[in-house]
Amino acid sequence: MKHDLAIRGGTLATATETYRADIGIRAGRIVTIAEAVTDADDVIDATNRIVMPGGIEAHCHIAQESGMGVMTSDDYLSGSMSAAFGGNSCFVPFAAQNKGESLANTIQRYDGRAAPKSVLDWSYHLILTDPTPDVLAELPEVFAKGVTSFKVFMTYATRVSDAQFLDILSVAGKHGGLTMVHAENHDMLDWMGRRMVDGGNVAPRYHAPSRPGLAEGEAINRAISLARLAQAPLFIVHVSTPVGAKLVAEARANGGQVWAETCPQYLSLTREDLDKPGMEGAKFICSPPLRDTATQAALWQHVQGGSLSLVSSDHAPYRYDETGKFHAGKDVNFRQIANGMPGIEMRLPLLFSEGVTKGRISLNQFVALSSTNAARIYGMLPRKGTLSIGADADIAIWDPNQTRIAGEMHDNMDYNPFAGIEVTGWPVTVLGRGRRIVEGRELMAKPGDGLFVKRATVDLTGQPGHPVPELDPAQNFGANLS
Ligand code: DUC
Ligand code: ZN
Ligand code: ZN
Repeated sequence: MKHDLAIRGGTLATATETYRADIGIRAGRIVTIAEAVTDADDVIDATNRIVMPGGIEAHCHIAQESGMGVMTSDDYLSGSMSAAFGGNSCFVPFAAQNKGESLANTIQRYDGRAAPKSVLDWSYHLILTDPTPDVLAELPEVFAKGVTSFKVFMTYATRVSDAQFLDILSVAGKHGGLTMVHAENHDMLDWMGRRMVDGGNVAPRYHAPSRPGLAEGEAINRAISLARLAQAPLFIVHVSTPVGAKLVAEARANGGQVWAETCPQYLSLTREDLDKPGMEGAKFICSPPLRDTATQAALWQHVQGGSLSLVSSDHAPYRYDETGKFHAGKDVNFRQIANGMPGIEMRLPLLFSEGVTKGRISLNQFVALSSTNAARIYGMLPRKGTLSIGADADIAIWDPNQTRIAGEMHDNMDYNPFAGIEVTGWPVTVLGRGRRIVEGRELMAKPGDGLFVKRATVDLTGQPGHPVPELDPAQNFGANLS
């Protein structure tokens, strides 16, 4: 049977291999990978191009109110469009529960935001802000609907106590859900933040020393310990320090089911960016904060060595005006400025340029960090995140030699924190289920073309677990633990 579309002449790259082949697509799926596919209604010439699984953006905030109540500037149209121009064919934004709200209602609210607008296939990670017993009882139903991961905070007003965290982890672990965590010690941050401001240190640059790396290390260590006791898998979001990355690597080496990501801002920017004239530094306020150059170099080593499984954008777009960064006014201290920066379109070009082009990581590592590992950890393999027979034809075609200076993006932002960086390697065509989403500088997909992706529960095959002696009946006098 004839193919609908053939991608011809390109070099294919997956998380494990790089080789020359054509791809044949039928009904939105990859059906042929062969030396030559010659019978197709439509052909994309990928000569001198790299053909990869489309990126999966696994940490982004789209049409979401922040903890301070500020709405992101991107909705599901501008957010998905910008992601697509950055080489992504699928994304997983957060759906944040309101206090007192059922999780079913949260998902329904976000379906109303996503379904009519998204040009990309999408799923959600829930954010649990109100983990009452009723809400915990609802989690298994949510997992069964295909929303199999959710995030909790160890800081902010919506933080969970250690006891709540244990209960949450325990339910998630029993039912195959993956708990994600923002790990910073709340009291350390609050204590430092107050001391900074009380001492008159209010400029944006003080955001960095107000959130010491020590607070991240402490919280990651605690989160891993709690997950171990609750016998549950854990994902640490936006790791910004080598101490944190090392804890994750050690936990996994000891048999723990623990994964983590870092973000382009921690690999490309430093705390010096916060020290700009006037309030310009506000553009670089994100949490955890930007660190120093030595920290950045050490984080790159953890990316290279595999301690960190993903590089995600943590796209949290708040404009440099009163709708975003300055929602509380312009004459404010750094603690009152909206927390987050955009990066959904820059994530992959930056990782390609700084990683592959500069020889820090292989092309296959790039594919793993940008797509395949997210698909594996978040229950989307083998449908998404790889080039294999039967997979959705979610494909990004890259020109590895195209050089551009980063500038304006397709998001709804009024600044790009990475502007001015020379980037070599850009996506030129992005397909979602075999249809063109982006072709060159043109958006081809229409709002609402994306579909919800029902994800599987966590695959712990080959994961030995992380035994705690006190849970072993042979070592706890046969205690009956409910
Ligand atoms: N954490 C995030 O994941 N995003 C924005 C701000 C924050 O603290
Ligand atoms: Zn966070
Ligand atoms: Zn985030």
